[in-house]
Amino acid sequence: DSSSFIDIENYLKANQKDPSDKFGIAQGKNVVIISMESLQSFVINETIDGEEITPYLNNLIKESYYFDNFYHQTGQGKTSDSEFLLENSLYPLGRGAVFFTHATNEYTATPEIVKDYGYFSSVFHANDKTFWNRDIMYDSFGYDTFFDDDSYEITEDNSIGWGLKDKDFFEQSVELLKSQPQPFYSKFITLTNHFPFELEEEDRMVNEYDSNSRTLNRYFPTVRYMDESIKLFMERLKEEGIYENTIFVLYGDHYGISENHNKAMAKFLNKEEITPFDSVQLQRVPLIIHIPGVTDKDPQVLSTISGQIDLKPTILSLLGIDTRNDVHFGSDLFSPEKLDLTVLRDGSFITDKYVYTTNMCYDKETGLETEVSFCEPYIEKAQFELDYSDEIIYGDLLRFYNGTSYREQPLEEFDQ
Ligand code: GP9
Ligand code: MN
Repeated sequence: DSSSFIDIENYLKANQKDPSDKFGIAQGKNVVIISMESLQSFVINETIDGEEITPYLNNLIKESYYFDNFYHQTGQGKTSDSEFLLENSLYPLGRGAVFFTHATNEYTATPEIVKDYGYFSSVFHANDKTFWNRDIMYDSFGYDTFFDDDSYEITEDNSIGWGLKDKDFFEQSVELLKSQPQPFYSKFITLTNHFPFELEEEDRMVNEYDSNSRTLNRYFPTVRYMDESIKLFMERLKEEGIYENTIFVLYGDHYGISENHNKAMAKFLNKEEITPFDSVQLQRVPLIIHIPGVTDKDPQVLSTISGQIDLKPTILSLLGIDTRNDVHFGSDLFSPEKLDLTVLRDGSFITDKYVYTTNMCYDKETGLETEVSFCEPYIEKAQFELDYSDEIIYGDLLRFYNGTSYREQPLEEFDQ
């Protein structure tokens, strides 16, 4: 009904931020997005047996904007949920995968938006196109091309676990990428660092960990392998002359180590136990924004409270695309007006001072439980975020949005 439209519209308008001083700094550049499978922030700048786990990313961070308080907001839809957040700045659903349940909805996804600015858009992922219903959903997002497993040469030799090894994936992707018109908006989805983290001996560059969790033990070598594959990719893009004219957005899609491995995780982190507070903090995934010629001269570690919901408005702002009339729940991470609040899909939330989870409020600095009243001011707002986003998806409400406001009938009915 129209009253909910008005509520949602008012809510989103109130959330709107003025463009930041980084608006347009990457105008007209190619965009390369790398979805890093199961990569959590706790491995960044960490070592195992004295060896860096992510040496390449650690170096890249020194030439980039690195967000160390960036959270994944995915639910049961895992990678697909992270893609949904990235492209729409809407929350995925609390149950099931929106890629399956609402793939033919009307969306105003980033690929569709950048098309109007002359961009060619594509996804690179060496898996069956129907996995997560991607073929259908990518059409709804307006992607021009999906390079799925049919675009790659996949053999027993170059595969492990879920499929094509990341190094081979990136190597073969470069040739495909070269065939695209520029500027492009292209997303690369890695695969090797996926549960159960299988890797051949010859591909291991760091040791396994030693704990009661085989999963955690095996995680480190596959993370290290993915890190190396990204290094090779970046080097190849430099050789091909693509690197200079491209901006890079790398982020972890979701956690890799579930709470079932808390005991081993506590051992690795030198903690007595993993509290609900720690569990929320473990939902941090790396976000690295690398802009050649810009971030190398001015690298920054940004502790902005942020999440995958913020990727769309941030990327569009860097490209100089005005999002003030776009329906989205996130904010440009460079906007000084950005609220210090990130809501996870299970209703937990993080502010600059507190972490709220399992109906308890924790002091963010000490990790100790504190009075719920401190978290109270944000509880309603966090619920609105999820509820309004859900309403848009369940009601397929973007059908009614004409670019500036909601109407009471779907747009196509107006066109007739
Ligand atoms: C599969 C890959 C992994 O194509 O995206 O999916 P996940 O299990 O992480 O959602
Ligand atoms: Mn994944």
